[in-house]
Order: sequence, then structure tokens, then C-alpha cells
Amino acid sequence: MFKKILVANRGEIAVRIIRACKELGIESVAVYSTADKNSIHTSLADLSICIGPPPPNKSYLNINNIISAALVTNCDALHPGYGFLAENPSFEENCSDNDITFIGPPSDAISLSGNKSMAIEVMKKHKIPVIPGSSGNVENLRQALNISRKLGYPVIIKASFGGGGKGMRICRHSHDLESLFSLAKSESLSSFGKSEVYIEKYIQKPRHIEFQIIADNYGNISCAGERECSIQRRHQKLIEEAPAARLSQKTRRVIKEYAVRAARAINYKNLGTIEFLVDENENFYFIEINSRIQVEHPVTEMVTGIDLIKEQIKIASGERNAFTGRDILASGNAIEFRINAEDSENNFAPSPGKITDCFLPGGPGIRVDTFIHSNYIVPPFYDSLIAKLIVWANSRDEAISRASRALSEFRIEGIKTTIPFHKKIISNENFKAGKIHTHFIEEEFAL
Ligand code: MV4
Repeated sequence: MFKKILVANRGEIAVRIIRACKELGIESVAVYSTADKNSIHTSLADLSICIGPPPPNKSYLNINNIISAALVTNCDALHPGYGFLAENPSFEENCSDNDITFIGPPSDAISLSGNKSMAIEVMKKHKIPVIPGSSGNVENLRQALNISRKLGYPVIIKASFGGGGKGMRICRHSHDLESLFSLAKSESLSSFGKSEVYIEKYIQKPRHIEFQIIADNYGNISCAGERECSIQRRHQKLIEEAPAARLSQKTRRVIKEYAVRAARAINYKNLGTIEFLVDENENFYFIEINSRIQVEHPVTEMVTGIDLIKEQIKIASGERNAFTGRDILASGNAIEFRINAEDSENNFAPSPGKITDCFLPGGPGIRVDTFIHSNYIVPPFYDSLIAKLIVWANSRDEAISRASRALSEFRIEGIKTTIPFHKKIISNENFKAGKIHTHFIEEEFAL
């Protein structure tokens, strides 16, 4: 097992990883930008090192500074968390060149996951259902028109190296294709440095359901069930739950098998997520792979009892998948609410600043993953996620009542948060009935 892990992240996920290290008896090293000098992750870790000034490019994205911090502190492993460098294949290579074990998949699996059109082609070869579309990238407008005519409109143009909805355009009529095709390409180029795009048939109001994979270095692959992630606004997830509401046991079992097959197809290692779109008739389609631990991992932890961060660390150190040959069962329902420092009454504008007073909910079935406290100053430089409220209960109805109780206990003064918006969502009748899909927020709240 590792002796010392460098935690290459900040905020709640840095705290989460440090907690797992402590429970495993592993020393942890925090890194911080000058904006985070007094952030709680620096004091929870055994050691902390400054890696630069506030802008992410100069600190949490600075590979040289982070590798140097790991080397001077004699770390034998590094956990990237999510965001920042977590899905950068060169970062993994840089770690391994310096004999630091990257806690995550090898660089080739990270690269393939990042190349969405190529990942889809690999899945097609392995008979995993994908959305009808271009086979690979679409090179020019003539090709785009041909493919779209064959698929039938509406179609969706997607950035091959994209994410977060950037470089994505829905096209409803052939006469819009020329402008939308070039818009998608130029947005891809400016956002990701690569202009490649591919085209798929557009699925109306799908659900976004993702499956958690646990894969060791010896080909033992398990699936820890699914997370329903459809409640999103402008490609930012707001609420996630496990298990998915209104998904038949049969479909769940079938997709689980495909998720394991998908991980096997790309020789995946460590933890990862296979994302699917599911339509009204429970037709399902592979869309992409996430080669990192995800923000929403706690809902899986709450229903399975597995500590996913500890599993990542154990697998990276060479241990075998502890769940080989066992069916991982989900018990009860868990729902996660992302508490962002944003003003949901004002177009979700960022709301950094001083938290003058703070009280976290507790009691049965409540978990709060956070780094905030009274008098903490939320810096303006980073992601607006400041806390995750995760509720667990025996049923979805009970989880929603519990969430309502916990959200009303939650007190964060001095800045605006998404808590009031969460209260509105959970009192919505369609949400309560589990009638959710990726366009739920815009339909129900005109956002
Ligand atoms: C789609 C889709 C419909 N049809 N693909 C969004 C994030 C990215 N990972 C995949 N996404 C989607 N892919 C096909 N073929 C719908 C989405 C989608 C979406 C699209 C437009 C506006 C908001 C959306 C929210 C969630 C998912």
C-alpha cells in the first residue's frame, strides 16, 4: 500500500480524499494556491505545499509545480480528484515518469475517453448500442448534409473532444446546418483547441443515466449500479440520485452488463463511469466515458456502502477488485444536491465572498461533503460548488422528505446559494413522481 498520497485538488473533493487516506492509514499532502492558504483541506492533510497564485493555470493546473510538490514530499501516489488535471493524459504520464502512481486509469484510457467519436466507434465494434450517427468525425459541410439527411432531422453536432455542452448544436432543419456546423467547429476549436465534430440523431428529452465501474489491474470489472443525472441546467448537474427512478429492473440489469462490457472493450482500469442516454421507451445508448471519480459519487456510496475513493486507492496500489464475482446491491435511495455559491434568483450568477454564518444539517441519513465554515471566504477563482448535501432513506419518497427537512436546516449566510432552488425542485410534482429528463429544469422552471 502507498505511504503518502499527494492530493492534487482543492475544495470538498480534496477533503474527501484526505479523509479516505486517513482511514487507510496513509499520509496525505495537500497542495494549495495562495487563495486557498487557509482552506480546510490544507489543515486536514498531514502536510501542505503552496503551488502558486490563485489563477488555476498557475496553480491547480500547473503540472510542474504539482509534480515537484509530490517529489519533494516523497509521495508515492497522487490523487487528481475531478476537474483540473484529472482527465489530462500527459499528467498521468508525467506522474508515472516520476515513479508516482496516478490514482486513476492509464493515459491511453484517459485519451480514448476524451476522444468521444473514437470511443463510440470502439463501442460499436463491441456491439454496445450507440445513437445512430456519423461514423467518426465529419470533415466538411457536404458530409454533414449527407449524414444528416440519412439520419433525419433533428440532429445534434457534438465536439469530439468536448464537454460541458460546448461545441454542441442541435440542428432541426437542413437550411441551418451550414451555420450550426461551422459554429460547433469554431466553438470546439476555441474551447478545446481541436475543431473535430461528429453528428448524431437527436434524442428528444432523454434521461442521462451513468453506471459506476470498478476495474482492477487484472481485468476484474464490476458495476456498482447507476446514477440518474438528468436534473441539470445549462449542462451543470444540480441533483443526482441512485438508483434511477422509473427504470425497469430488466433495463437496469441489461445496461449494467453493457457498462461492464464497455469498460472491458477499452481495457479500463480503476474507477470510471459509462454514460448512457435513455429515451421514453427505455431504449438506451452509450454516449461517453468519464475517466475520473465524479462529483456525484456519494449517491453510489450511500446505496452500496462502498467507499469509492478507498477503492480507487486500493486498486491503484495493486489490490484486486474486492467485488469480483459478487453482485453489488443497492439498498434504499440516495439524492445529492449541489450547493453552489450562485444566486439562483439572478440567473445563477456567481456569488463569492464571506460566509458570515454557517450551520450544516445532520441527523439520520444526512451527509454533507464540504469545506465551508463560518467566516470562510469563498474565492472567486474556482468552481462555485461549495457543498454537497447527500440524503439517504429507505425509499425515494422518504429521501425527498428528508431532503426537505435538511435543506430547511441548512444555513449559509453572507452569500447566495442554490439551496432555495433545490427547495423548489423537490416540491415539484413531476420531480416527486420521478418524471424527470434532461429538459426538466427548462420545462418546469422556464430556465
Ligand atoms: C445528446 C442529446 C440528445 N441526443 N445526444 C449533453 C451532454 C453530453 N454529454 C451529451 N448531451 C446530450 N447528448 C443526442 N444524440 C441530449 C444531450 C443533452 C442535452 C442536449 C442539449 C441541451 C441540453 C442537454 C442536456 C442534457 C443532455
